[in-house]
Amino acid sequence: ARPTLAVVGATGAVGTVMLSILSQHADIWGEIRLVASPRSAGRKLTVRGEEVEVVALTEEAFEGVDIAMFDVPDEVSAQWAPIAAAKGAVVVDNSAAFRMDPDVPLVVPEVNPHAARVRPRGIVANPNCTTLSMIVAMGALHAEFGLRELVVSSYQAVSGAGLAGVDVLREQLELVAGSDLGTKPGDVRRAVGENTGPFREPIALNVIPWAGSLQDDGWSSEELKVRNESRKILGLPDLRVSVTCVRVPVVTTHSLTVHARFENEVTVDRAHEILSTAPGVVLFDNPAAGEFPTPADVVGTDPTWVGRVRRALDDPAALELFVCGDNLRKGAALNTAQIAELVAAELS
Ligand code: 11C
Repeated sequence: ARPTLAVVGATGAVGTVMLSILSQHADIWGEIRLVASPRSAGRKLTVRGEEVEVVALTEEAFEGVDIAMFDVPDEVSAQWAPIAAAKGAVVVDNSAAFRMDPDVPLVVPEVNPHAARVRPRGIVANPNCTTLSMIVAMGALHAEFGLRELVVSSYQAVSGAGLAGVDVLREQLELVAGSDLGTKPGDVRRAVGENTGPFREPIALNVIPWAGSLQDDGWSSEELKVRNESRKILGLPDLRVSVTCVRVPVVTTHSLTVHARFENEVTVDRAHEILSTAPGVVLFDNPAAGEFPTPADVVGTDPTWVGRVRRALDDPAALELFVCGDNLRKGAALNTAQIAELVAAELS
């Protein structure tokens, strides 16, 4: 029999993209059960061209489920993923609740697919969208050159903060459109007022050097996630990683600048060869022709796009790159779907 899949968090920003991915990919599933908070139960959503009624998150919702994808807040996953696993489902979880648990593999199918097979808690974790937006390209370069250090700045889209992030950007853009705002200190802040949604500052006509919650010594949780998750996925526990996360007024698709230092000397030609043949990566790097990725063109696509590849002027073992990836697709729903498909192939 074909496996039964539960999609937990079906009504959220990632859940919505998940349903479209499940409708586009080869259909390997028997029943697809849509699960959400009791507030959303009874809503009808379309998947594989059929309307399916959303059921409330309860223990019974996992009856007969082979694989359960979770895209819900950390505390909801922390509570419910073990319940689903105890019911016999393999959980693929896109929260931060289990990513650093040594008994939970953190999987990117292009980089460490084998890790998904060993899951003592019955849970496989899906990385954070910022990590995922660069890690496929970094994994390919690591396999060739041996990665030693990453220095990263992110340019993160508002949908990383969910539908509320998208709503507040759209509302603020309306408030500032056609004005001369952005010319005097505080004028944008006054125009948007209290309406900053999940962000601390105005996001229209602005950039915000912050994502996540405050951790020790001034680091943000998002910056530490990129560091810790990159180390775990690449199997490099001592990799030097320094990250600054920045939110920008883009709806969907995270971008990153990366300074990657390797064990061996690098050449741009060899890096181009690696990146142009790596599965899941598109090399788009011809600045003379104005060719480099931007979020406006990358959104809605599956791969990690890489451009602006240069050898560092002061270090022949380092590359500078600009990377873009759709944070809701490869950054979340697509990678989760790929892991679920890996596990399903193994179960069948
Ligand atoms: C953002 N990356 O863009 C975050 C959202 O650990 O999965 C995802 C948080 C996470 O705001």
